[in-house]
Amino acid sequence: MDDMNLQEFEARIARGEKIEPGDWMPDAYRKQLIRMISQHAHSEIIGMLPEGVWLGRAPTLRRKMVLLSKVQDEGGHGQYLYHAAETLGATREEMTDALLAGRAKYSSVFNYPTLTWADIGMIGWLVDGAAIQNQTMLAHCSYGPYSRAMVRICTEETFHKKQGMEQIIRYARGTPRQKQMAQDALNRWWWPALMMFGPHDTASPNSAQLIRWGVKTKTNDELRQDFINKMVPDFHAIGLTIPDPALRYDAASGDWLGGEINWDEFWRVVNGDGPCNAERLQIRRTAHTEGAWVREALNAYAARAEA
Ligand code: FAQ
Repeated sequence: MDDMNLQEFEARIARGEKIEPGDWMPDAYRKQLIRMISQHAHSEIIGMLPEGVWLGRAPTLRRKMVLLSKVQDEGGHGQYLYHAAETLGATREEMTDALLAGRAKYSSVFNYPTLTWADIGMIGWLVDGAAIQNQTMLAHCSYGPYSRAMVRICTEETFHKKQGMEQIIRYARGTPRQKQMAQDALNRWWWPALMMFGPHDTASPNSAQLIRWGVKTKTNDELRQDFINKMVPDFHAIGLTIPDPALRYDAASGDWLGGEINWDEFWRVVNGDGPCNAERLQIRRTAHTEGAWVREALNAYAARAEA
């Protein structure tokens, strides 16, 4: 019976149909999606923190409004994604507990500090740009609720990227000090942004299954290469230097080829030992404790409404 179900499930994916919450699906498909979507949701929530610390220090009211709305959007993305994971049977409590206990993964990039205001522009351009590269693919994924969440999220991320580009272009064309700030930010965020795409394909245990079932349609290395090819000419055009001495254009493939990522650093950060992992989790734990009264009030309200 399971074999027949699996054949029909794979035939539906091959026909480009979406799998919906009540449909039959292999356990491994469900588990893979819960793993990936919950990590993605946590990334959005933790991802509010590096930018959030600059809300009180934005240089103008306009910049503050833009940043406030971006950070709010990221919180909203976390909510859509937790809901998408809930359609697969994961509960909000389990996912939150896993994050707060340090058992859950979230994107390595959010464990780096934001040292200057130029980092805010660079996150918008580079980090949101990398997220868009990955999520445009996921908007076509086989699981309906995840793909629909991605369509909406990508639309908002595009605004995030544009506001970042606008800031960095202004700085790159600004005073020598502003240009240096933009360059320093690029130097610090380039490699963490490339790491967002995950390990090399040969070291990615999940990719084969995700590709087979139409969750990913490109590999980690393919997406990373597409991203590099897009970003290098953009940064060169505004006079910034990519912090990779090995970078060269390969005319045969049309690719910009670079040096090797520091994978020891990547795994250290993924496994909890990055510059800000402890701080990020501590802030979430405090927020969770301080928000207990909100959850209690909502539960009491719901219980009264049902009575
Ligand atoms: N950081 O077998 P693979 C954003 C883990 S949202 C931490 O290749 P997979 C918006 C991976 O989970 C950014 N861990 O895994 C924003 C796996 O661990 P596991 C987040 C990583 O799933 C912008 C193990 O390594 N986006 O930026 C990372 O096939 C600005 C082996 O790896 C998403 O989550 C990493 N970088 O491919 C917000 C998109 N890379 O679970 C605020 C959805 C890998 O086996 C401000 N996720 N790992 O223990 C995906 O597309 C995929 O899950 C990948 C990883 C590509 C992240």
